[in-house]
Amino acid sequence: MACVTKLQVENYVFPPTVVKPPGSNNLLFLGGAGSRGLEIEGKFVKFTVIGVYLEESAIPFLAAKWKGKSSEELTHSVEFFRDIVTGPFEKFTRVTMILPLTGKQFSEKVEENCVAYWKAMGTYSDAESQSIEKFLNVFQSENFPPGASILFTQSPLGSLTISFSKDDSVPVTGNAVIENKLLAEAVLESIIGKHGVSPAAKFSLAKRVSELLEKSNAEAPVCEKPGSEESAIQ
Ligand code: HCC
Repeated sequence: MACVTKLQVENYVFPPTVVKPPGSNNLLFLGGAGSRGLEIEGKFVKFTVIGVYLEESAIPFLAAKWKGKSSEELTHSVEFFRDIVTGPFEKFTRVTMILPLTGKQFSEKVEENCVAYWKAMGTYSDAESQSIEKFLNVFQSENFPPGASILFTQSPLGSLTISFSKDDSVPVTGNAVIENKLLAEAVLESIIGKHGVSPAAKFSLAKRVSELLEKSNAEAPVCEKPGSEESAIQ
């Protein structure tokens, strides 16, 4: 396993790895994390903190094209994030509430972003429209107080497993599975893609992944000291 540290964003800690998230049998490492806010009456209000985990095989896959690029170059590359979103490895995303949100508020924002992405790509068909209806249904009667999390597992074959957690724990099984590859991709794209809602998570991913790519295939990988910790850019 690549040597990775945990990240703290606001008051929330993202552990360096997650073992077997719902819908997966794998170990995933923390690619990056950051907050997501909205401009409200001239003030930037932070609503959620988001961590993105990647399956180990993401590193050799991404190395082919992106090894040697600086974190600055990766931060500004739409194609780099597209490769993370569409690459043939598992992704796991934890969205933790700073402020309370209803399932309806959250899922309608995600819907808006996913539909905009599909329309821009010219890939919005009946199957996607049905998948987003299912998505909205899963959230319909949920409420997320501060500290609660929404968890997404995206399989490379194209299923999206959705789970909910009231605290730091990761449940063993998901609340719902939606089989639609473009939906699984669009949810992650809406966070870290071209118009992603968390520039901070993008920055964090670019920085950490560029470092991991640099170390990949090195003879003696350099590990961080146990207990050492970075703080993500908010
Ligand atoms: C995603 C994943 C997470 C978010 C998103 C898209 C998110 C939403 C926060 O937008 C939010 C804030 C205020 C609202 C509604 C939602 O973190 O009124 O794919």
